[in-house]
Amino acid sequence: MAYNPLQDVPLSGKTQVTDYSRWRLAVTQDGRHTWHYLQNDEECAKWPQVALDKYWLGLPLDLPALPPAKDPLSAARNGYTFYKHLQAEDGHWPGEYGGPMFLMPGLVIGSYVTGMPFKQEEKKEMIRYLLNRAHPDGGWGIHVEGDPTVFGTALNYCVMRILGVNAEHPTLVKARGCLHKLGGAAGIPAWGKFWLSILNVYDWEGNNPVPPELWVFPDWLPFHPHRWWIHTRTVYIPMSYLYGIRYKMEENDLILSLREELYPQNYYSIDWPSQRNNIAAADLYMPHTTVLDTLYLILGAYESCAIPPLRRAALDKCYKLVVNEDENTGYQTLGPVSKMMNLIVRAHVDGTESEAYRLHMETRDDFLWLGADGMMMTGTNGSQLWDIGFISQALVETGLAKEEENRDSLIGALKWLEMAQIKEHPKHFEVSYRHPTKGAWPFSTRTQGYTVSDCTGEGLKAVLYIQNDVAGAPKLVSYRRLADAVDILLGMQNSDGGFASYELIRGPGWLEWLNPAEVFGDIMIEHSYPECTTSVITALSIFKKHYPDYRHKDIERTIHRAVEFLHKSQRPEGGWFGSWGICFTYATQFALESLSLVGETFETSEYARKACKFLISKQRADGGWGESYKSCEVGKWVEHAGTQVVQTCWATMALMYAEYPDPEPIERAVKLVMSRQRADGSWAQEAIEGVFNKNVAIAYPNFKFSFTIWMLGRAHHYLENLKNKANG
Ligand code: LAN
Repeated sequence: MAYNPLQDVPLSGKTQVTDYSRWRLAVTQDGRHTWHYLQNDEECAKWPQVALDKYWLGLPLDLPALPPAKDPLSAARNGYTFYKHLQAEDGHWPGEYGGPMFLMPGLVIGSYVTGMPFKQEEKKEMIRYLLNRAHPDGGWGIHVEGDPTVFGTALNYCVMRILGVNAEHPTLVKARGCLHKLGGAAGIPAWGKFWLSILNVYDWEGNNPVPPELWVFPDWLPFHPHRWWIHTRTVYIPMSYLYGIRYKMEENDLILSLREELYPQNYYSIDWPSQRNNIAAADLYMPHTTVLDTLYLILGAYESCAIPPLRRAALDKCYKLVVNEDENTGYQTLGPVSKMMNLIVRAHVDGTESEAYRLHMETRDDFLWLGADGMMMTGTNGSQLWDIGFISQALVETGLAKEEENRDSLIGALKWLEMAQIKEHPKHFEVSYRHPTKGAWPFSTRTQGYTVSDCTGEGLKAVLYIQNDVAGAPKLVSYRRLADAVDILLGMQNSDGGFASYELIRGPGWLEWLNPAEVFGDIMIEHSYPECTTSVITALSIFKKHYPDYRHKDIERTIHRAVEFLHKSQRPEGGWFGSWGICFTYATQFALESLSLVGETFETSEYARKACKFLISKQRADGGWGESYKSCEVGKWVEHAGTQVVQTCWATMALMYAEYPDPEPIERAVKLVMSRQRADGSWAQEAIEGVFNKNVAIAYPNFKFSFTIWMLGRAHHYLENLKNKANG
């Protein structure tokens, strides 16, 4: 196998290990991105490196300084002049979707155990990435900004070793020290126990049961896994298969050696069953409930006498669901974790010569991203739709869309949006417990093909804005297809009036008591989110304005109930808690956007007033806002050490949605954001912007362009209006 130890691992991630002038980002098909390393000068001459490549590689773009911005609108224009360089030829904006530190372990362990090789350059850059991300105290956290945990450290330690790094490398010596100080790998959380067991460096007996049998229970049962949050069940399918067969890699020297390195105690003396509920203090975010622990005792007893025919039937059903998922998503699968687990199942059942294995290998590239600090595994196969949705609306709302020099770029975006809408339901639809998809927009690409409520909302809004508000824009998405998107949205409202992420809430709230993952919050069922709810209501409101006849009553009723949900979910302090972005600034921006569309503003609504007061109370002396990712963990505002441009934009947008009457806080925020703009129109990367499952931060680096441009452009008009009003 092609896992020869690398001879030339540098001591520091700062050392160059591949020639960055040779990397190219290929954008193909439906917005798919993959990085390629060109082998010689001839290839490089044929495929020149462009600004888009250079930007994400962290190479200088050498763009000329722009005329200094004299007002917020010209600052927004300068921002877009820069951001246009990052638009791919097919019209969308690729981006680096990193942050979580528990994804590359799945990638590397899954590839190792199935014999799927990496290119030499990829291996070198993955190592460099982990060298760069190592915590100063040693080890790695659950995400790039987090403190070291056993989950992050033990798994990434294995990654480094599999990739060929010597155990005596200083970074690994330090990581090992950190791991042992945290108690060693025995206390790794459930998903870590799983990956280590696959690798055969943790005994399966140390895992709580993951029985596949639940899948053969009748669908009407309230705890049937098809009712779980889609990410949890999609991971649980291959996981329970692999648990059911106790899949493990054959022993080899590396594995024997890892068994010594990962544990302070003797591996062979560990009492495995008593490790099942041993979770290191540094990792524990969501402790097990007593209900879950009791259930585990029962399931544990069942494991010792599992009925073979039932297990066989359950494994068969899981395998079928894995195949359906692969085929429904062009082998992307829903996300990065299921991607690698599905691969192991397919390699095990279909073999490494199979078409399934080949297709998994091809699409594994979609999750590899090369950044300035090396190569990582991304949170999805990109955030294509999400990013294009915001910048498209920003262009239209600021008026930049009307400017001749932006026309091609805007039409490019519209073409991409048209292409990305999902035109059919999934191939395996009801049998895979899938939600309808015809008319929806996904988060990343059409091929991945999952409906997401707010992505459908933002996609629909972006198309409506360009097609209806920009003179001469072609109507690429027909009325019927816009109506299909509306049908999808109308079908996604929960009984509490809110909207969840991918589907309706399918299961009872008490299923959260069975959350087994220890490191993620609220993952068992869907929940209604203010952010998702907003994207849906704003999209419906705008659609209704242009097409008042289509399902008018349904739309009105849906909006009304959704607004009630927003009222109910406002926190007593005045903000809304964000589940997908950090944190209160993010969700409050969305909520106030919704309220503004039904006429609720500072003047007219107590909800909006309270929200504005909350935001104003958090504005800093420099005019900006700064909120830590910790807000999402603890559910309360936690100040960030530094002011953040992106959060400043969210808070300012929120104030403008609410028509905050005093221009002063907005002017100060504008000044702050303009002061941080660089001469070429760009902004520097600051702290991480996004989050999921309460405990994991994830990067949205394109936000520093879309929301700055949007806020500055809007603020320009907003402040002028206020001035005009004041002058009578
Ligand atoms: C995402 C990314 C986008 C995000 C929004 C559209 C922003 C949100 O409003 C709805 C939920 C959604 C689609 C979302 C859900 C969870 C994802 C897919 C992620 C945060 C990206 C990565 C994460 C996924 C769960 C990572 C894999 C980890 C597991 C625990 C399975």
